Amino acid sequence: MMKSNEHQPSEDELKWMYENMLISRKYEERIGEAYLEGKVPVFNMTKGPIPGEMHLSNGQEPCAVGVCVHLNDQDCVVATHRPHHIAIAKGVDLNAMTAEIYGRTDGLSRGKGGHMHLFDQQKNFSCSGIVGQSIGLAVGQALAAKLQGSNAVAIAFTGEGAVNQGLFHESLNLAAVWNLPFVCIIEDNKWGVSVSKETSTAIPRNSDRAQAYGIPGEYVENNDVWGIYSAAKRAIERARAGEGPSIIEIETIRMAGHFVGDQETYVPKAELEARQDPITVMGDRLIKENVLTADEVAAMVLNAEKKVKDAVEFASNSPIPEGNEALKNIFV
Ligand SMILES: Cc1ncc(C[n+]2csc(CCOP(=O)(O)OP(=O)(O)O)c2C)c(N)n1
Repeated sequence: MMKSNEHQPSEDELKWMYENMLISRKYEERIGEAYLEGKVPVFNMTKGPIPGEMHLSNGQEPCAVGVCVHLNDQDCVVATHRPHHIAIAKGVDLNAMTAEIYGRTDGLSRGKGGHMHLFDQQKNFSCSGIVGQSIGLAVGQALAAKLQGSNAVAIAFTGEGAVNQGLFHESLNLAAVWNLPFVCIIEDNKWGVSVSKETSTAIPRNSDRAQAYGIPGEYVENNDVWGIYSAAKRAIERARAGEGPSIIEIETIRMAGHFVGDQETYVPKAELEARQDPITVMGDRLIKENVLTADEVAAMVLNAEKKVKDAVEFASNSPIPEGNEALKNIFV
């Protein structure tokens, strides 16, 4: 059930969330461009500076900032194959992350992981290309936090498509039985590749599944930063206080295709037209409510562009690993 926005962000938190969304958006725009280098006019996934698939998160930025604004470095976040907005909001270094995406020596994992496997031990951030896996991994981290007696919480981000995997049920059940400091954030962008939520999922709101585990479940409508902030604060404070896990499902939008190159021909025209850019919505409101001036917004845009430019430059200048690097730091 949706609750009122009982917790309101401070001005500083609002500015942090908005600026972070801008950085994420500028980043995704630039990475999307770089990804296509060498892959057009004939799409060849192996060509260009960033080989492989690329899943961008434009439109989903509110989910990342509304949750991560409540976290510190000790708190663990496990994200999905669409991880950039969450990594940025968790404070992962943009240079090292970009070098990882480019497969370079200075990357977070010396270029071995790529864009779906970003791993930052210092920031307690990781992600996985295996759909649904974030849920089990984060529950494990929540168990570790509890056993170690720390007051860290663990957050799994997952898509609405992923929660039909068995691991969702197994993990949520254990998290509830063991009363773990865990929050499951479901980014409901309505589509699992080209399969709509309606056709894959028996009930409209996955947050209602919380009843099956005897824990709180909330659905936040309309990609609303304020609503996400409030719901996440409730769930994270509850987890930190030792009161157990929660599920939050957030109605969001995937502003582009499932991966770069997906033309989204399967999305109804009315849905495409109804999509509202959350950054425009938030920026307009912050200016209207005198939290920011138009000049301050313009300065934030410039700052975001500079950070992104520096990160891409850093990654491009980082050496490509030697061939024998492929055999180091791996399980055999
Ligand atoms: C276990 C597993 N099954 C299938 C895939 C292929 N796959 C990658 S993303 C995706 C859809 C995920 O949808 P959702 O969880 O809603 O996340 P979204 O892409 O919308 O962010 C699928 C089926 C995979 N990576 N892992």
